[in-house]
Amino acid sequence: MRTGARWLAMAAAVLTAALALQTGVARAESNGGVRVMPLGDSITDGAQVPGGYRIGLWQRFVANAFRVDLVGSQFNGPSSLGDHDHEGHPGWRIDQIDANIVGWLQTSTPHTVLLHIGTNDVLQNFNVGTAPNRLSTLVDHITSTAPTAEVFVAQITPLANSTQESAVRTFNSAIPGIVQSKVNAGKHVHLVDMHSPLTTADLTDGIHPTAGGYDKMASTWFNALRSVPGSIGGQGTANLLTNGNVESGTSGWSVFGAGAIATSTSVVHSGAASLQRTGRTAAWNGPSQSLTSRLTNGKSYTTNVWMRTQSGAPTGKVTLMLTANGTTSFVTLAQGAVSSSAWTLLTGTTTVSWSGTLSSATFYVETTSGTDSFFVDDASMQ
Ligand SMILES: [Ca+2]
Ligand SMILES: [Ca+2]
Repeated sequence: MRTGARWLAMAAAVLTAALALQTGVARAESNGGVRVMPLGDSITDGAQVPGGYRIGLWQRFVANAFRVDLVGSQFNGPSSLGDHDHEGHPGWRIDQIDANIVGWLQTSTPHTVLLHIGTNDVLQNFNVGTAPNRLSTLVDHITSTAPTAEVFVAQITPLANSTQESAVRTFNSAIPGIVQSKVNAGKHVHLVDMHSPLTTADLTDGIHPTAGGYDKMASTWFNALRSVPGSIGGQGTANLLTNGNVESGTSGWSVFGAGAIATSTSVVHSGAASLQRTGRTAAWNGPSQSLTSRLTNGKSYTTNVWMRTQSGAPTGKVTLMLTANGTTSFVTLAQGAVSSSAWTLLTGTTTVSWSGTLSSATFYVETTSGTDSFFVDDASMQ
């Protein structure tokens, strides 16, 4: 479904925006989640660190089971950013964003807007004294075009140059009053202090944050979003597995038994990579994850694992090995025939319980017999 939706979106883009595609711009990804527009300049685009704060923000959405669809006409960032859409325009000032905002909002129809703008007004010394007025007008255009949207307005990040930083502080000091006036008028506008969390030590070139600085921004946006119910939808059930979609290398996965794990980019179920398990010498040898501190005794869990063999057609199996008070037990979470010709979803819902103190819990994917090499992708237990 996700791949299909993406293809539909891309096909639509081909039909309606051929020119944009020729210049290598328009691509859109959607998971059907709450539409959030990251809006601003190069700090939203992620200058110096492509993807910028959106990487850490996306990872917080995933880790906390919020389904968010980032939106905008721009597209960039690494594979660890699961949705590359945004509305960050390097070098742009408030007035330039304002000249385009109505069209962007009509195209992307966001439920939530993350606005971080004004840095280029300061850098270009562009009528800085009236920058707050321009910001106020921009916010009005956002709320009049998207009256039900939740609009988060940031006090902008620091600059290393002391004169420019002084202008930033003056600009930022006007923003709480602007936001309050919108709130008083019944608008869904929220203030976010993006200045205090960062220092000039978090800047890579005196202007743009380092990876660590961008992650501070991500944390600040995330906390602000969580404080406004509905701005990023309801929280689902978190996946107990780390990197279940194998889009962050082999992170989170271990070799259980003999052999090796690696990422494969040639046989994938979704995204750019799957997990390849080779060199097995016993049927129980698998890729594994430790869930010792993540399970709740007596809780029902649903497991989904996509599996495919390199060759051979064994029975694939997802197993949880539990050790409590010195006793080890094996729980079958999901099981089914798999082959090399197509991906198979192993799925099941199982109540997991133990007696005493749980000292070890290992999630692993195996076969009921044989040692065929296999691939795993889009694994979840929640
Ligand atoms: Ca998207
Ligand atoms: Ca994948």
